[in-house]
Amino acid sequence: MSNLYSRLAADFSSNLDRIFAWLPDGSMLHYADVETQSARYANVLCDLGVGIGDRVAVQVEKSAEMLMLYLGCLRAGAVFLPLNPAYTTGELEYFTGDAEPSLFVADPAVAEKIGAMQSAAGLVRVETLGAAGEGTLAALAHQAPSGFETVARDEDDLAAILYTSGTTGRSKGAMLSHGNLASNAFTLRDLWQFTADDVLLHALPIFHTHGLFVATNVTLACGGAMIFLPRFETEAVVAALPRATVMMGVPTFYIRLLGETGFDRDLVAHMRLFISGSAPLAPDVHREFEARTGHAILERYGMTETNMNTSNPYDGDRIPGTVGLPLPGIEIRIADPATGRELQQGEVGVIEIRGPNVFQGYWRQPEKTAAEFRDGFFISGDLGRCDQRCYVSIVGREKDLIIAGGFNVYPAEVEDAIGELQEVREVAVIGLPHPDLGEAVVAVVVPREPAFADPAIICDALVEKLARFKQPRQVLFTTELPKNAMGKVQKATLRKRHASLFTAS
Ligand code: MLC
Ligand code: AMP
Repeated sequence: MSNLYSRLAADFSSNLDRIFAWLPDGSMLHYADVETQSARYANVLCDLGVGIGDRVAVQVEKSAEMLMLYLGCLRAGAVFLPLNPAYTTGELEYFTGDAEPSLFVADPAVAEKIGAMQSAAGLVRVETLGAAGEGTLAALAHQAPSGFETVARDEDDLAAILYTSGTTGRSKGAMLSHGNLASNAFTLRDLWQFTADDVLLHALPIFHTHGLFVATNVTLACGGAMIFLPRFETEAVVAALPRATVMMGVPTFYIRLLGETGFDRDLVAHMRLFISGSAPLAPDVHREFEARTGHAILERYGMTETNMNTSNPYDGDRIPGTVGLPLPGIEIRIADPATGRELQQGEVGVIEIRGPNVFQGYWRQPEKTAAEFRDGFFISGDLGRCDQRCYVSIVGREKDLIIAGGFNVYPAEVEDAIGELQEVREVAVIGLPHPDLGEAVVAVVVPREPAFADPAIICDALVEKLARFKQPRQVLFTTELPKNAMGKVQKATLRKRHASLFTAS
């Protein structure tokens, strides 16, 4: 019974005639379809020789079929490994080389490119899955039997691997177990009071924790429904809102909604909850949203490695600028980053997390895993403090990380890609305040020759190397980078120097 699918189905199987999702083409998916379609994908995976514990890499556009494949993987005991469709071939080579999936599921539009890459590397079988239900894997699934006996899994058995970047070196695969995902789904369902009557507006991508686990698993855990949009587009979201009861989003969603004149109290009168996470929600945005709509956005805090850790209360004060209280069953402590000593209430230190939500470690990287745990607590790399009422505030990051529109960008990776260019003598990549994305990626470059000071040279060279969201929004040139006595670039000085690049009116 520890298979996540079985635990979710235990709740929704008495309601098979209820709607699970309204799809972009106007059609509907009922819970009965969830049962049969996930069974079809589970059967296909077994037929293709995907065994228990084998990885299934999936790089396709957001679709209900992809969700059914996710559930099919769970049912067959395979490990679901979603990848951002924006990743370039170079980025993909690393992920597949590291994870060694036994099946790669690609979008039909790029299948040829992926197939060539995979066979050059001596890697896996490639099948395709399109957003409109086309592709070779979909065709196999449509012919497969609609019944499947979900395989038994233990709490600690892997359900998914999600890659997260790091401040040094390449991305690490965070291993999440059936128990990790189940504990968080049921805790959040209860805390946020989700019921079968809820309709979640789903405009997030489904290759990350937020859209895949928080939004989808919580909906399944309550037998509720979702309005499943392909992406966040302000107009489409405004049009769908009157049919929803709950929305989850990154702060950019709420900033964009506030930019719409028609977004007001009447439009959201029937909504019971707006939830924000993945990046800091500015207190001003929180207050403006409440003034405009009467709703205090509920901000929560999570990570790929831990799922959700804290949440502002459903009943009680939702305090702007805080990420709320530890979730039931989860311990949070604030520690001295250097010594690990637990700090007093009010003191700023690194946030550490222990609980059933915390992942099983990084795929094939036991040393990196060991280095990120202390006394059984996972060291988040986020800096924060707790107040008298145990509300947690995040005040900064120990890790050198930029969060742009809810996507993480590690400067070291961008610096490596730019530093390889022969025109570049030195480079520092920083995040600067951005009115829409929260933070935006900026590269500060020292060219070898002043004549090379052309942003286009840098930007063009990155197109094949880095996913678009990691590429700098602006490239600035300078003759020298500020450094400390040890020769380390002083990024804080650079950030201060260019602080108003995107915000000056
Ligand atoms: C898209 N682009 C981005 C970007 N998203 N660039 C920087 N940062 C981003 N976040 C690129 C596009 O490819 C496009 O390229 C250009 O920027 C302009 O795009 P846009 O039209 O303005 O952006 P849009 O496509 O509307 O996307 C913005 C967004 C999207 C905010 C809607 O990024 C999004 O859905 N973000 C959600 C991320 C998320 O789910 N994070 C959860 C991680 S889990 P071009 O070439 O056309 O100019 C996690 C744990 C937790 O963090 O706690 O939840
Ligand atoms: P990821 O690795 O994509 O899962 O991103 C996790 C990181 O997002 C965390 O370590 C935080 O730095 C950040 N994050 C998530 N939620 C919040 C939030 N509500 N406020 C501030 N930062 C957040």
